Amino acid sequence: MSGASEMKVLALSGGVGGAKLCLGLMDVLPPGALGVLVNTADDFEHLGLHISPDLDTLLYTLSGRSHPTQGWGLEGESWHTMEALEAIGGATWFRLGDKDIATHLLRTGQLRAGASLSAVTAGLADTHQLHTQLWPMSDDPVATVVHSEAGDLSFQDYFVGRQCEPRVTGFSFSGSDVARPHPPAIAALQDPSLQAVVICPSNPFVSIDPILSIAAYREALVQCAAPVIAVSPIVAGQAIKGPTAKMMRELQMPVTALEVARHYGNLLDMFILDDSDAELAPQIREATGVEVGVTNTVMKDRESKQCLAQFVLDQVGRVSCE
Ligand code: FO1
Repeated sequence: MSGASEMKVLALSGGVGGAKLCLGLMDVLPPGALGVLVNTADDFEHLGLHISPDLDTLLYTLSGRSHPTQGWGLEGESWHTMEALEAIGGATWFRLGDKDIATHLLRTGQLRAGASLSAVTAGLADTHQLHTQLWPMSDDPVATVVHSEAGDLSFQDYFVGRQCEPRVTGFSFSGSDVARPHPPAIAALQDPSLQAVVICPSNPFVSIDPILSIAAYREALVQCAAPVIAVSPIVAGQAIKGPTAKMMRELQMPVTALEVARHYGNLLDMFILDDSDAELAPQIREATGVEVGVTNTVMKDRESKQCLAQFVLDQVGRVSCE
């Protein structure tokens, strides 16, 4: 696996939407040139196992083993363990496939033996022959708390257990005040040879904000010599997948790409919009002062992922960051 000094692009990502762009970036960049800093605030312990949903979505997607339509888990999965568990009255609201369980068993065993989450992840990436660095945002625990009209909920209770139904009023990230950033990620952000930071079209509130809640990342992004480029997760007033648009409505925010650009504010040097939102470009430039790029951001297949990734990388020369 390559070291941070060879890395050229750092992506910040949650699960499904982010993993799609990371796959495109991996395809168009030379081997070893991409690092991904991954949200771990969805992680939780379930049935005695440590589950890292976004790390696994990245791992499975980049190694070509992800479920083709579900957005999480493995292709060709079977569910015998869940069926057997249900038969004896166990909890099956959060479904772990038979093959997926192998990942959780290995991770949990290694963590209990004293390994760090980043070391376990690096081992899994090596086993899958990934030439992309997958970095958990921290080896320390951080947990998203969803503040809602149904009370304060843990992330997976809200997301899977309650299918994102409760109206949200805000989010907090328990543990982020003391969580240490992953040192190689900070080194990458400070490396003069870093060419770009890409904020993937992941949910800003529960996928990217947990990473940014670790103050050292926010500071390193502001100081970073490379341009910080975000891709809008909102297209024509809707999220392609997931609850981003619903959350924005509940937080009394207009559901527009402009609001997402405003949300990231001074972290950005450039914001990428979908063609269907092209008319927002002047407003975004005026409201945020960042450059705007317009292209097709809807990643339906491998080729459209690669096209978007190449477009993002082609913007690097257009952006100056002082
Ligand atoms: N998402 C679901 O909607 N239902 C599930 O039963 C479920 C199980 C699951 C198991 C392992 C894993 O790594 C992810 C899983 N997810 C499931 C996805 C996950 O909860 C979310 O997509 C992410 O946390 C949000 O990025």
